[in-house]
Amino acid sequence: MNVKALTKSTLEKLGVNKADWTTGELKVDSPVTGETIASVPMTEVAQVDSIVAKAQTAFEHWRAVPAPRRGELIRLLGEELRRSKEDLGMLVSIEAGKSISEGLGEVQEMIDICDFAVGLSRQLYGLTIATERPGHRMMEQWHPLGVVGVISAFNFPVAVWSWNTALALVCGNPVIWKPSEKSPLTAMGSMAILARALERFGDAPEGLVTLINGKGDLGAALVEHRKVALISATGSTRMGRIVGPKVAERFGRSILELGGNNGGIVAPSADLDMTLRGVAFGAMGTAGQRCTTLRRLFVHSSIYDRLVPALRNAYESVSVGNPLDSNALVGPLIDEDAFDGMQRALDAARELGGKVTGGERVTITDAEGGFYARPALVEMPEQTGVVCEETFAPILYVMKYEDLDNAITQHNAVGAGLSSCIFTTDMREAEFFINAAGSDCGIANVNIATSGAEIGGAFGGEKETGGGRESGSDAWKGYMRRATNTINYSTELPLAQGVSFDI
Ligand code: UN1
Repeated sequence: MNVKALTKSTLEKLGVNKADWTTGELKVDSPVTGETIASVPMTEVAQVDSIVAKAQTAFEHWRAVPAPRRGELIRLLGEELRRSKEDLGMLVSIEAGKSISEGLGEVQEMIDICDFAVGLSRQLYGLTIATERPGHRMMEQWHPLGVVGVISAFNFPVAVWSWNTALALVCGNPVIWKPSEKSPLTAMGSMAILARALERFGDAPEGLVTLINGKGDLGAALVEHRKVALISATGSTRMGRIVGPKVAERFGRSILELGGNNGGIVAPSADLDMTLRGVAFGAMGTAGQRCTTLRRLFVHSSIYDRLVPALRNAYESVSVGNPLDSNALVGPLIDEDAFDGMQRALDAARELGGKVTGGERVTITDAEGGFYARPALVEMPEQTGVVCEETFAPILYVMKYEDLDNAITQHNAVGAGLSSCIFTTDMREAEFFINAAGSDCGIANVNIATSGAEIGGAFGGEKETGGGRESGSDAWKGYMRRATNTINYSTELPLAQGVSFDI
């Protein structure tokens, strides 16, 4: 498998200009083999001002286009994505190291959000509210917000952009996209697909969606720009701690989708076969590089000796390999730093008494430069130290519990609050886990693991995960501003709260 040749032919099929990936300073390495596959021109920080100004002009045009017409652009984008699904999915696999099936799944997630957003374009509802004054009507309207800056991560290099962009565009906003410096190619592929939709659409303003490629300083310029009404940022909690206050300082709006240290509970009544499969996908899928990856598992002592050996078995036998030319379920880590971080976490866990299965580097023929690791299952005496932190690698810490209340307390004791799950067939336990005193996460599942959410629900989490919500449900409200309107259609001027002011 020649990754360079495959990258070239895939980018050509997607319609990305050769100069855009052969003539720049930003080197792109494929995690599959570790080789450099492209060099991409970088946007200069000094250009951000004019890019934002152009987007602002596009906003003034786009906000006046009726929302269902804006939805038509997203309908066309969905069509173009369907046409290019295999090529873009392949590029995701090349650039992020996902299996072919997961690369395709990511593009499917883009198609799904487009379908959702098309319907949404006729459903940007406001309420009508009873007023205390006779002859008056009170209502609210949702208006376009302004320029939206999207900062995305390498692990879902295109789906997260599409969640934001499909909603932002339908809501009447332009988008400036700063992808991870590790994944500019899939961003360019997505922009080429969008360009075809824009061409068919006809009269969209210039600068409606702009891609900027570069490093942290470029993202910082976007975050600090006063004319960027909303920053939607996906990445680490460390990044969010910088981005959140910077946007708040200028009273901008932010949607933060940060780290997850997602936990699961396996109760005595769990269907262990289902649990095994659910945990395997949740913890090892995408090589543990989803923000929703299952990282902590609390197993009831009565079933521990049945479930954990079966899990150990699965960890020892799961296929690790080149995602492009095998059916391997686990592909590479994104780079050497990620592999080193995994090893550091495993060493720290061993020091705390953790018993580690797996975790070692796996050498793949013809892909020796890639950082492949066997997923690690770590049996821990208790939840301490490194277990409380997110390590972006396939490590699952397993702990024993006796009492559900305690397990939930432990489950909620970490900083992150993204996703969570319980495996049980006991209705009382299931309901308790998702009640107000149960899981404190933005996502709480029963009998499925923590990852693999569908786009119809609001996606995001609490605490150090940042509180943002993206994708389905009413997450669209984050991309609009609310205006409360009171209309007096009477001949009197009654004041609220019975106040009199007679002049
Ligand atoms: C992410 O890892 O940033 O729920 C997003 C999931 C996917 C999205 C993950 N639908 O696992």
